[in-house]
Amino acid sequence: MQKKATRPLTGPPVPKILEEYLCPVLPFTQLSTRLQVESRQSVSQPVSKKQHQLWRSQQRGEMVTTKLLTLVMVIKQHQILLGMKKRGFGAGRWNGFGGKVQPGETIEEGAKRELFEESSLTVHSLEKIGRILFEFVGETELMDVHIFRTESYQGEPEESEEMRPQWFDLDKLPFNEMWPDDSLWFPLMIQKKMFRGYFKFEGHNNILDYTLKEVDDLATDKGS
Ligand code: 8OG
Repeated sequence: MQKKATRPLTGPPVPKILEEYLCPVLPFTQLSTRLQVESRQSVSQPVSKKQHQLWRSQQRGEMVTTKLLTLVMVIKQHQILLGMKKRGFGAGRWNGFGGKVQPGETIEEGAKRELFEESSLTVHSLEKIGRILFEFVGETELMDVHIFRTESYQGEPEESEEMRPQWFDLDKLPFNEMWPDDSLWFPLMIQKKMFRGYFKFEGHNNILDYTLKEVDDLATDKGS
């Protein structure tokens, strides 16, 4: 009997970042297969809406790019240093210190540089505590934010063009003046629990979908 030709179940190249984030349980190759199958016939395994939407946007040939960012949390005893963002993205919100990683520097170097530029503090070492991928509806650029914490720093916080620093008691954080996702992962960060997350925003106030999970280590993190 003649064998029926089958179409190979392989998809377009998948950015590593999506592989790491959007399929925490299965290897992405399996996910691609599932999604391809799903587009032709129903399968028993459910595919999440976000996985499907990103897959479809890839099928439409839309580019998905990522921007590498850092965020540093400085903690002393029962307080955390936050800065009021004075301009640009996230203006009007309290946040840790960070920004874009520049070409030629490591993520940790970028984190230290941003901390110094925005608060005048210097640090010798940073503890990697989390990594969150942010998607904003209507934008094809994902934000890959690497989060660090430190309890050891040099200098005194000073106001910069971008940030007005202030110490806050850890049990009195101004969550209503922070990014809405922060109330979900700050407790992990404060307790030194490592985590990875994905948040899908509509505008800057509305979380449509998210995943957040504690992890044992971030050492296998390719982006670190
Ligand atoms: O260079 P710029 O200031 O635009 O960098 C943005 C900073 O904001 C960077 O440190 C990463 C951080 N950031 C986001 N999204 C979120 C968020 O949802 N919560 C917090 N706490 N920080 C965020 O880009």
